Amino acid sequence: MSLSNRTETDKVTGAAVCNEPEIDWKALRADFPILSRKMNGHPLTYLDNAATTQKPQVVIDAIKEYFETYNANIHRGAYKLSEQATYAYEEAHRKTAQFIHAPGIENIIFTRNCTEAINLVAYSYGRSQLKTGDHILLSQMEHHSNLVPWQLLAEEKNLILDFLPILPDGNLDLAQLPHLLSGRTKLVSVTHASNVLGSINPVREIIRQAHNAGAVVLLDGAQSVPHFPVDVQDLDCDFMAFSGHKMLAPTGSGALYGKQELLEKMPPFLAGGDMISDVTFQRSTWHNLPWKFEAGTPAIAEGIGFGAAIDYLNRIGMENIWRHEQHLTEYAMKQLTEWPDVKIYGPKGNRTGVISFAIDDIHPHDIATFLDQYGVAIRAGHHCAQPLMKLLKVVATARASFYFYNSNEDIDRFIDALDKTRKFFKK
Ligand code: 7TS
Repeated sequence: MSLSNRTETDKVTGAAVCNEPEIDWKALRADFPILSRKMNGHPLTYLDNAATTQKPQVVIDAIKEYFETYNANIHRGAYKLSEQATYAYEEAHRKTAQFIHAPGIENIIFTRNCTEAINLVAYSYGRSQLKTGDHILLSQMEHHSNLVPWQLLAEEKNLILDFLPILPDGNLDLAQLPHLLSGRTKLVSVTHASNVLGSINPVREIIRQAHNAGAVVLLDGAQSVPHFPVDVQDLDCDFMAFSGHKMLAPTGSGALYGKQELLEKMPPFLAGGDMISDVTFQRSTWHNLPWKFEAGTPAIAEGIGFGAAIDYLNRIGMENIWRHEQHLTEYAMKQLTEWPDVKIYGPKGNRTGVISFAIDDIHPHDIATFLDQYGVAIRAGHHCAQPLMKLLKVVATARASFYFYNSNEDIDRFIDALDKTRKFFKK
């Protein structure tokens, strides 16, 4: 970790004044072993952070340490090794709760990813609480993970899906919200930040209006929680789903936050070991939260790695991470917007470091393939948002997405390779 505290003295009193830690963003890249890799003879420029992020050494070490020194199943009681594993796994829940300002561990269910967290709500809350004719309100910019589970539920229970439209500038059309919410709207599930457009949605206002209409609100935090401070109690969302692997943690890690009173009344999602309190041949009762929703042996190493990732993010500070990512985004935008043949999707301001773009007459897959020759990894495709692609009247976009370990030099290499791509295809 490459953080240094700069201490100055007050000019009048001479007392030490501790400033915000000054972060050496460049030095911090050394914490990520993969970033020193060469790709096709060039420095690796990893700009697909919306898909998954790279892992710092401390996360890799936390997993290694678990397997090397205290690997055991959790909640299996009497021996020390299991106690150590249980403590570390539960501690990771506690860290996750603190990270998003949830009241406690009972609000945090570990899942494999964001998709599983949303499915948990659709299956458990949706199946038990929604009735024929009820409406679910989504938005037009949802990832398939926040669309398909609701389609399945709607089919099974005869529900109606409504969609908050997007405006041409890539923001949600909030003016339509009062017309779409009615007494029949029982659940609203929207993304906090778009994985295609980069838009940050006005979720506080959506939650306020949805609650007034009597609906519960799930936020898809896959593209928000890793990038800026999120306080679930302040937002007053009822559920928040997010991925650990998009915030430095291992793949196979994700989480669902839920308000306790809702989680208490929801039936289990998966059933089996560890989620029960008492079992007879005919009936069972359920374990306390959050374990009621974590059936079977969980992803223990991944959960412990998730805890280590959160410790790392906290040491840098989410405010600092957000500020740095804003800087990177502005730096990239400034250069991209100078080219008339480059079209950028999504809003100009109030956005994250996810930049979807197209270049006249060049297929997005060709852009990504060409950039790869220069070691620049971006994604091209529909980004699991096919309905949104249809609205944008494209089949795919190219997309660069940043995280705090990216540098101005990464963006320079991206822009330079993109310029070569433009020139090559225009020949
Ligand atoms: N919701 C949003 C907004 C996402 O961006 C993603 C993943 C998911 C849900 C699903 O997360 P998972 O952890 O279950 O995979 N988005 C992307 C992407 O944009 N490119 O690859 C994965």
